[in-house]
Amino acid sequence: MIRFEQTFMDFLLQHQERHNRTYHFLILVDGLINAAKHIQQYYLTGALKGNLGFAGNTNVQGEDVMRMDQIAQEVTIHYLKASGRVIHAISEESEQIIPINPEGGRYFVYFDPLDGSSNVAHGLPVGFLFGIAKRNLTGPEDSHLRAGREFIAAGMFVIPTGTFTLALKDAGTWRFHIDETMNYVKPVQMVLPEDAKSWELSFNESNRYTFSEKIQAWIAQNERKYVFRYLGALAGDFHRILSNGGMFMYPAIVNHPNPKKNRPQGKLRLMYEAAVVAFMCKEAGGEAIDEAGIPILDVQPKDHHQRTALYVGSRPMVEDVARILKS
Ligand code: AFP
Repeated sequence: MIRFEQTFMDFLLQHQERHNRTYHFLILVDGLINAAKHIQQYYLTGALKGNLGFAGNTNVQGEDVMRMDQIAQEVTIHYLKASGRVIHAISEESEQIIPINPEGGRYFVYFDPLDGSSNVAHGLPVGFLFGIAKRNLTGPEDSHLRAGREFIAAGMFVIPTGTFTLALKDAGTWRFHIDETMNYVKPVQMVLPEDAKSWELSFNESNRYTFSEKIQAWIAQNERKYVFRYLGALAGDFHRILSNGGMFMYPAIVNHPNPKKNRPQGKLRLMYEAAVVAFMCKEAGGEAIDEAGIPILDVQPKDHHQRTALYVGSRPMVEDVARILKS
């Protein structure tokens, strides 16, 4: 007997109808799913087709652009345009704000279509992260610089594993898996486990002695309590935290032996990395803060490529770190 699961589209349609919502959001998310599936296919054949190397130029962050970054960006912009629902988009791959449909669009989209570039050459998991905010339909024209608190949804695809996680404002965080027909199916609500037995700690251990003294001391006190895991692609690392609990962190770099390499402002991007996972984490019962111990969702971006430190995961663990950071 074949077992048929509920499809993502059926799940979302029911959600929209239950809340008397329009179908515009559904059309946008359908576009994002098409983009992710398309990118996934390029990624799967990337090694064969020579698409897992560098493209020969640098991006807004001064990093070498990979061929897959370009493909993922082009594919995503295509589907955002085709949806007709997006005002502006902000992408890791573009210095400027990308106008999509300034007159007719309803949503702002913040995305990183291929996050975790150190995994690309190996064909290992990368992420497609996105956050969505809605145009102020009644008041004066509003800004695209929205804090995570104002997102209406945020999600991530872990490519090429075929998993998709979507958080809907005040309606939980849901995980889906791709089936034989390339449809995302079987909604499972993700709630961070309370039992600390399964909790994991995820950070780049090679940066450990560059963190603040407070964070180094916290690690020394706590590291033996948890299993340690690090993939180097936020979507994959956060995927594990959502399932097992614990905390992912990318603290500020303030004690680098080469002071030029310090990153007191953090490494991760606020709008399309940190706020995205913070939103998903909150809807799953967790918390996320920056280096000042402030909830990531409350941080008002001043720049669309703003960076931040990030501590995200099970609430008791993140609150413990917040206490230390604020002491
Ligand atoms: P890249 O896409 O530039 O590799 O960055 C990935 C990322 O923003 C995030 O996905 C990872 O969690 C983190 O950076 C990994 O950074 P390190 O390589 O410094 O550990």
